[in-house]
Amino acid sequence: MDKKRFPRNKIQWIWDNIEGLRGLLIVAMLGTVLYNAMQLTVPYFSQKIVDRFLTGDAAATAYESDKHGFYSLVNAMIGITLLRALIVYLDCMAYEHVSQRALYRIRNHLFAKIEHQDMHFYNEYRTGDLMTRLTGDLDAVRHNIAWVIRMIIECFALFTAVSIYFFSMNVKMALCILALAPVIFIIVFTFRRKVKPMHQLLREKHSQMNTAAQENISGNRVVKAFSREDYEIEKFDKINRDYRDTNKKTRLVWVKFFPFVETCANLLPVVLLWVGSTLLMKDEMTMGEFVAFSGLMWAIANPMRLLGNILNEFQRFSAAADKIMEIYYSEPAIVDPEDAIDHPERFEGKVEFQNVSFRYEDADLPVLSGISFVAEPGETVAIMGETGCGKTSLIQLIPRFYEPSSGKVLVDGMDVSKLKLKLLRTSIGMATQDVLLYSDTIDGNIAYGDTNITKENVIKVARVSAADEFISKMPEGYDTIVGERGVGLSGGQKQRISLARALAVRPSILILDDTTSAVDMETEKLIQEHLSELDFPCTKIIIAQRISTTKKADKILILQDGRISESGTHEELIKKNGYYAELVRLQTGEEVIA
Ligand code: DGT
Ligand code: MG
Repeated sequence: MDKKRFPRNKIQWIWDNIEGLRGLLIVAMLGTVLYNAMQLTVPYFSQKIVDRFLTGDAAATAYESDKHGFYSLVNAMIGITLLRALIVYLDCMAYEHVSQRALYRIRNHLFAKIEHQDMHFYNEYRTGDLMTRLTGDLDAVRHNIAWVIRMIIECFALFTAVSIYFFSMNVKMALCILALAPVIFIIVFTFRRKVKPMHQLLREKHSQMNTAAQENISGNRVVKAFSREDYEIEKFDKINRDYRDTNKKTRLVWVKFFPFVETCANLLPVVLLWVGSTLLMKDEMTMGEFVAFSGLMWAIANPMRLLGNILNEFQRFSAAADKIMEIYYSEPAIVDPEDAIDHPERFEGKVEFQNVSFRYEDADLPVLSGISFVAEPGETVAIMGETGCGKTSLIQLIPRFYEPSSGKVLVDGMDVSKLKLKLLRTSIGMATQDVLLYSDTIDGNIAYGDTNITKENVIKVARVSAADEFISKMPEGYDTIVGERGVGLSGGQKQRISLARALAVRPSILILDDTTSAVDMETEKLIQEHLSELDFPCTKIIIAQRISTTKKADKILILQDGRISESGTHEELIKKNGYYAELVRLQTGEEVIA
């Protein structure tokens, strides 16, 4: 996956994301060159002061005869130092501004990409991993713009400027000092090769750690129910230790290389002293030049020392950017077709399956085979069958969460794959099997699909869902805030809010996936009655296990091993004396007359 090819390389990708601030970044980069070049001025002035006022033939009288010249040099040194500090400050601000803007932009883009992905994507990626991309990985990108780029320019500018200055002063001395540079480059690039895979591994470990933490926080009820806290803590400790060890190993790669770089850097003053004194004795170099060389030795040594760190951070960025770009350039498979049908009027709600077969991408066997049925506008179609037989998979084909492997799903006679996705999905009200409520008020949760809905209508749909009664009894009624995933509500209460949410959009097609399974029989009966008296036309497709829910349906489909084994009304199916009749016998305890 890391070898994936993206339409843009990493630098182009960052460039794309700083649109509007490219000029500022270029100015900031020039600023970095400028403030580093200004570093040279202090040794330059020092050299002048030493040569004119401290050494040389006229040194003894130079100060008395040219006080003004002396103070001009000192003042210029102070002035340039202050100006440089100001430039450094503004420069850092500019990098920070650009990097934060890029971060903001990429994060929004990434979030939108994740939001628009298919079900398949959510099956493939773990939440913890996606969170890592949105947080830690993105921070590595920000750090790259704010620090790594600046440091690369700083090192390069400093090294080049000092080299030029050295050559302009004394070619022999400059050559002797810079002879060490190629050695450093060889060391650093060997290091880069070694550290690159380490950063990819480290990033994986980081993601694993986040995933473990996220899954445990979401699943803390299960952990508590089975008293598995100690086990989970131990498991997390192992992952955390693994992360720490990989982190340490990655850092230690540089530690192995660092002594060689450090030795080279420390050899510089020795070379200066050795070669410099020889040149001084031979009168091939002035004392001022020697002072300037000595004063600028750090400007050659520091980039050498920093290079490893910069490459380390760059590799961290590179590993993170690969992961982010994978999502950044990903495209969902289920999208609007070209010239998608926009349907200005409300759908009548006819749903038709024509010989539909379906297999999950990652599975070998099909879940559904040869499914054909029609739900006429306004009809109620119930789907029953044992657990795992494919009921949820079937209804997920209507809003095009997945595409059938063969056959067609039609709404109002139009293939769903030809319809505008947004239009199709906003015409469907769906209460999923796993209820997810947002940390918001009950009112906000019900109005999720239609934020313009009036308070009256929220109460109305809550009444239809038999939820109004328990909501009204809450101290803050509809303004009660429910926790993440609906904490604070019972399973049946959550189901009823989810039903109200599905009804609030006044859908043409209502799909209920086991939505009343946790609701008592009495309330369920009430809900069924309400659903048959909705004040808008609506086709209902209801998955249920209880006969009481499905009895009154216009059509009951029995799904067995991904095929419709029986279909008809309650009475017709009883006559067939098959699976359904058996179900009636089991649930009612009555002998039914075949
Ligand atoms: P239920 O809710 O327990 O009554 O069961 P159904 O009838 O809703 O079953 P369904 O459609 O969720 O699953 C049918 C089969 O497909 C079952 O063997 C599990 C499998 N399956 C469900 N979701 C996925 C998925 O996302 N990927 C793969 N590979 N298989 C899945
Ligand atoms: Mg299901």
